[in-house]
Amino acid sequence: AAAPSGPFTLPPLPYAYEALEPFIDARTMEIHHDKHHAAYVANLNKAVADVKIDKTLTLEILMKDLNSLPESHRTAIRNNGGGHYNHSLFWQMMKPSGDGEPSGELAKAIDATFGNFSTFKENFSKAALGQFGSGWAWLVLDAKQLKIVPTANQDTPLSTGQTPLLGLDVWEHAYYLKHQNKRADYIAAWWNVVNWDFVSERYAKI
Ligand code: MN3
Repeated sequence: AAAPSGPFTLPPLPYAYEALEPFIDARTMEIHHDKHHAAYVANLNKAVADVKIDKTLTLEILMKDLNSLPESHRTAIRNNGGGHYNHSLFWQMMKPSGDGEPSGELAKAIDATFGNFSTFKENFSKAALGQFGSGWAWLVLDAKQLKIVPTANQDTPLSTGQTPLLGLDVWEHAYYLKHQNKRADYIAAWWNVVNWDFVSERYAKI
């Protein structure tokens, strides 16, 4: 049988592969989106194809309630559903010549929680650098409190009841072509393309 083509689909990148140059190179973006993210979508569709779950469930609902999934497919859906969810957000959390700062209520909340924006950046970068192996660093809202949390693999903060606001993919596939083993260089470059408008709006809508 042919591989299922739904219910989940790969969203297009909201900008060209080269749009984040020189901070993130075009070839990395192409492989990251067209191969890695596409594979999470394909494998998620395969995983949900043969389990009795409501196919109209949104990805968010699936990821929030992993325990309701049959054990036989839970890990596959957790990994690939998380991969699909995290990457769908990640593309929107970046933009060409980001390099701005949070605004509005989010800016106030960051100052109140971390002291100031540069301390927040420092702490977030530390979390991203300190994640052992593959994973993510996140700014999340957890019971109305901003927190910086790491997740391993493709685990998403949604599954622990947190709302992801900003995330950084620190899998080697996100930076190895340009930065090789120098994750710290990738993190420093990435701050230049953060889409603070998107993140600030996300916070305002919660
Ligand atoms: Mn990735």
